[in-house]
Amino acid sequence: MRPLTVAAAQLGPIALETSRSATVSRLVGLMEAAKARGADLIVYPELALTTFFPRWYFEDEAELDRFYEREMPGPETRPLFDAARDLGIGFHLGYAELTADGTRFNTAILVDRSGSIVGKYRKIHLPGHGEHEPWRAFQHLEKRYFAAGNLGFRVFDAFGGRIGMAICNDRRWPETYRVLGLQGAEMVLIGYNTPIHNPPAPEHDRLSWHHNELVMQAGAYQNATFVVGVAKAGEEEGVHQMGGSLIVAPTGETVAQAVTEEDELVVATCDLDLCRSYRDSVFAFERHREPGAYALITGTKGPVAPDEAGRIDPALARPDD
Ligand code: CDT
Repeated sequence: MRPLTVAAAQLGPIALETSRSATVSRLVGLMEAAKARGADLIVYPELALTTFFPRWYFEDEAELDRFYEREMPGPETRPLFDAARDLGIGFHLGYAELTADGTRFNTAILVDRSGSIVGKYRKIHLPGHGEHEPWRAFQHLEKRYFAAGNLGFRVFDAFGGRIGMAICNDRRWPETYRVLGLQGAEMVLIGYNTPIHNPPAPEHDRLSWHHNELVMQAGAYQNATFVVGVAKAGEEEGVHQMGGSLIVAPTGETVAQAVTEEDELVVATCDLDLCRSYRDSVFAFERHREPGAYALITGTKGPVAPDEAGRIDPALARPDD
């Protein structure tokens, strides 16, 4: 048995004008509550320090800059690191990062019980659009405000296990989990901000909750890993964001889930040894995968006609024999 007690710290809305220090105090309060419930690790959502600002179009860069962290920890986020060290609890935090060379990333870090950063991830799958689209009820300008992550999907040995990170839209892509699974990830931490309404495809709205659970359960089971999904939820600046924060076991079963759309801790003790049962049997990758048949997965970004598929992977060329 290798128990890791994890707390998914779902957040209710954060208003546009809320100060960084007020939000950090709120996060520290949740950290104290998680510690009181025996957590080794608390997981905060994507962009947990501010409102989900990609819902607005900002022409003025200076106005945009206020949402980004230039250093981590910085003066306003330092209390989180101090509290982690004092309480002896680790944390995962999503935030907007502005690097010294001026690049903007949607980032998450993993911090250990001593308050040291042990892992960083920069969001790879950026949803939404890059230009202002006034027809939408609200914008989703992640493609404008962030560069695609340049750190790949890495794993980090921490908390007695092997931890991977992904951010929001990454959870919908099987490649995310498989790359982490191939490195032996035992727990994947994923923060999200997901509006229930999807302006280009409103017919999906009624399925938001189903899709949220579906992708994380599939990712967990098919890669023999725990998945911790954490929402920023509720009515934030007029946009309804889904809750449903959850902890999924390698069985594919949800073991704990939020019931509100407010600040709420979802806590579970996860036996990381459970991963082995799946990784050594049905998902023993080294015995059962056939990477030679997967050339199309890295050989093209979008769909291709059968002829082009055959050029990328000769096994797909026609006619077959
Ligand atoms: N933050 C983020 O990545 N949100 C997206 C919104 C969906 S746009 C279809 C998500 O995948 O949940």
